[in-house]
Amino acid sequence: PAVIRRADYAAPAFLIDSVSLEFDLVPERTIVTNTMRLRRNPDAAAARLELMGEALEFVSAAIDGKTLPASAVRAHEHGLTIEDVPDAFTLTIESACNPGANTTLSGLYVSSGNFFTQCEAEGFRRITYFLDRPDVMTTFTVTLRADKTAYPVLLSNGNLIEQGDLPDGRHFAKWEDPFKKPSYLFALVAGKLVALEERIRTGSGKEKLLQVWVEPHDLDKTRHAMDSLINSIRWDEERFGLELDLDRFMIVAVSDFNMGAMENKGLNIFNTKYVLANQETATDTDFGNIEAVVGHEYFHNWTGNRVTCRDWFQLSLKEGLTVFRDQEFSADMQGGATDEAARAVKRIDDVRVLRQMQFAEDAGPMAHPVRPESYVEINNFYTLTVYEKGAEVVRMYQTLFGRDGFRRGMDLYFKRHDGQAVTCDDFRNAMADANGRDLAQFERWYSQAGTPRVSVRTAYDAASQRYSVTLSQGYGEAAPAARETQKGPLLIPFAIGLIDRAGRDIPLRLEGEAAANGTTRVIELTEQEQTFTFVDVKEPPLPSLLRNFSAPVIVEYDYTNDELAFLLAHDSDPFNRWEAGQRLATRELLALAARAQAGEPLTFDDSTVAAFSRVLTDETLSPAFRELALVLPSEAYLAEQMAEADPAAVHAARQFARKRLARALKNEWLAIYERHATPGAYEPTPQAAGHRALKNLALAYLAELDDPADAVRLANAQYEHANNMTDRAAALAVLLAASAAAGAGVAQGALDDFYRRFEQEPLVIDKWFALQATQRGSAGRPVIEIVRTLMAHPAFSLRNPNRARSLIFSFCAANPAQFHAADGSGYAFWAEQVVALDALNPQVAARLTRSLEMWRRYTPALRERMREALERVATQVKSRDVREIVEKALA
Ligand code: B3K
Ligand code: ZN
Repeated sequence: PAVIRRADYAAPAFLIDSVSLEFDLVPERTIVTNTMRLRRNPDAAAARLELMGEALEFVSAAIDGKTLPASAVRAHEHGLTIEDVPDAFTLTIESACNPGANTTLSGLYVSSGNFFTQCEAEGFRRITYFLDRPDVMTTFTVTLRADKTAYPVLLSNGNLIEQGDLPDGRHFAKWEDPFKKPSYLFALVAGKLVALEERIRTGSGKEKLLQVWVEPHDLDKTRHAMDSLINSIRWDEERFGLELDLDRFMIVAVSDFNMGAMENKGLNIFNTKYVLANQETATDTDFGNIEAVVGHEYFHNWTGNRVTCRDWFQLSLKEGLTVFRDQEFSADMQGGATDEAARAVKRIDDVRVLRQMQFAEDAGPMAHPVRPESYVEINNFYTLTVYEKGAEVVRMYQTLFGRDGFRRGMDLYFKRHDGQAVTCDDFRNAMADANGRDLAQFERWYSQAGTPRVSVRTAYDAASQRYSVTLSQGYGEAAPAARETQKGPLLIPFAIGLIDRAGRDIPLRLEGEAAANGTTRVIELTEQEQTFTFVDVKEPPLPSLLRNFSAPVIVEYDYTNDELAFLLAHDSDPFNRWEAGQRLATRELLALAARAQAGEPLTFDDSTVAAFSRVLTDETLSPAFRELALVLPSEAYLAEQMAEADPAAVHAARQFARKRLARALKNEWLAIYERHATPGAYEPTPQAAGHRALKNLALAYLAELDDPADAVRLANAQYEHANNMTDRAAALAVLLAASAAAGAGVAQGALDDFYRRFEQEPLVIDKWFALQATQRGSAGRPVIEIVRTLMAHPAFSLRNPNRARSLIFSFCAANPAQFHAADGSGYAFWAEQVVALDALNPQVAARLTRSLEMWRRYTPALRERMREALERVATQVKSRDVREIVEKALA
């Protein structure tokens, strides 16, 4: 397959000064008339004009009004070639496409009878012939024509400048986007939709129209998205001085969508999952995700749209930065700018995802730097590395320069680059120049793949009251794909605190400083190894390392169990308090897994139970924090820590520990369940959500008891009386878990009721499928059988990505113990589904393919079966998307 390399970047041969698009929207055959003002780029050696095009039917082309003869223009698989064009000219192209048959959900397609587009990264070329690359920015005028009854609403980017009726029951709308943009930010929507509307005034006093467009029956689920949008607009003004630049900002929800949402200029298109919510249908997690995604897409208006990427290798320029911005937004919404304990809840969630998923990606065959060097299919590089690690890289600037310094860097970035398509280097240079720092070494965060390891040695000298901390960095045994990129030490901002015997922070004075200054210091590790010495340290301290996870690294330090329990009880840094508990649990669980593998009896240390018990009952801690602290590390994370991953052993170990904690703390769980019940009206606040989370965790632990009768009774009552989806879904999950011990009948009534109650709510039916796909299963009935039965359910469809994800991905990626069954039945199922999806929707197929990419990390028997499945898939799949993943995995 053709490999695209960053090193081969060349400026475009032509530029487009303006484009006008006319659409005659018909599902089976939409005609697009595209008129462009083109001119040769003085910076580039221009030969003939090559326009990108895919799955298009070429009709005609004219230059300056004169139709080109067939000999002058060649339509081919990748686009259109026109020889001998003038230096500046108007090109008009007519082409046709078939949105009704477009199952890829890239380009123009039909969903529930309405038209939608998705252009990032390279979908615009499936709509019309174009210079479909992000460094070609132009102004768009768009005219939409369609049947008025079937498509009463016609939307595109920017401002509505004209609309009216046409003969034969048709009508039109004309939109103009005043801002130059690349083609990937184009969008149109046409259909039967209704909107929730608000008018607000932005900081400068201008009035703006905000709309959330949905199908009519979903209008009662739009309030939260609208509130999230208003909060996002306010937040970007306050934190970054960035104002909404259009008179109108629209969000449209669509139920067939490949990912979460898309930041098209002024016309964001969203997966319904990230728009629709009310207390009956959406969980607290859904509410939080909607706020985050609405924020994310809105923040792209400046970081992505006003300043965009020069080429797709720079994707993290907009994605890493915008994820960082949405993380900060959510943290501020949780706890304001200063409540560190509340902010930590969001930080813990984000770090959990990073460590569980991005660290794994960085250790496997798809490992790549935040700014990749090459790709086969760009859609495969919308990864956790580009997004989540990219966000950590951006966060490190703020950790180094503080909020004010970071803001100075942002201001300079916009001053220099507004309206341009730029690179990650441009962002780094703005941060460096605004803060008077040389950040040349920091470039390695963009060019080196793999997760850095920082190992820590400490020494205390009582006589001189000096405490030295030696940090050394390296990559350990990195995957080959990462190893090739690694050139030298990174600049690692390493936040550290020292704790005395009473659990208090020690004021910190580094050698050479006149006085102590603060209790958390960010020391900068720039060499392979460096020693930092603290003076005036009156007693041997306990170090609190990498506070608030100040860099995306693995810290190696040999704490004793007692020290971890002490940190869990006392660290003033809430993130590290949680971290200490996780380290303690991870250590115990890995030891248990090793015993399970060896067939030895399992035991669990009393002092570890006691440490967790203290956190659980510590009323000074928020319920949300206690819930996070009491959730054991996931099976996926634990398997990743083993030399050879053994999902069955990990599952046995984790279940043993859960049962042990359930038994030992039974009375505490029962008491917590009572105390944190939230009777009365439902409140969607973070505080109320924390109570629900802790209460439902208690219920889940109670379901682990050998006799889960209490849990079953409480869960049934909770299911029946719930006035919100968080509690109802949690109760159903507990009944499913209890059925492992108490028999499938325990959950059946609730399961059936849930389906009947929410039959008309696709997003809730997704939950119904997902809960069943991720259940534990009992010896009598492996979950794969349940999943195969559900595939035949009338409500199941492979064509709807949300539905495919709810059943197939949930099983293949979120139920490791069942998916990795020793008989290879999970892998056979995976192979079938990858092949089936490949023919319909390559982007979704490629995501599913990735659940087997780590095959080399597993025990020999599993490894062999996974290789067989991968090889089977390799011979059958056609798309470039899936081939790239399979070939890299097998290489
Ligand atoms: N920029 C889009 C992602 C496009 C994915 C294309 N395969 C959503 C986002 O990150 O905001
Ligand atoms: Zn994004």
